[in-house]
Amino acid sequence: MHAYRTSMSVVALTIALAAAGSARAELSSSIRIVLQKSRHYDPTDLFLRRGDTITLINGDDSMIHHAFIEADRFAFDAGDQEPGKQATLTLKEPGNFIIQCGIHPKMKLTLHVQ
Ligand SMILES: [Cu+2]
Repeated sequence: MHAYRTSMSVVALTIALAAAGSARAELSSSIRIVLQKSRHYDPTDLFLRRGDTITLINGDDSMIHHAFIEADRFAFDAGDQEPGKQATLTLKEPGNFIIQCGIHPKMKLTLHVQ
């Protein structure tokens, strides 16, 4: 009985912390999901604030993707991403950046970072 009560209060505390975390995330930074599927990025444009993080997910069944950015101020290279794999990128610089795919030249995602 005592153990049950303890685990319930742990659950309540976890929910309270999660709620506080998400409220803080809205004020400072957020995480955005980008899908790589059928030789496209979805979405193709993202409006972000400095400090935001994007998570690139390969949503294809058999295609490998290879996201990268070549910009003046920084470079990003996710490497080869197998189906189902994720890569993350935190945007620390303002500006417009294009994420390309090293395997599918037509894949483009424009990041607009404030
Ligand atoms: Cu690709």
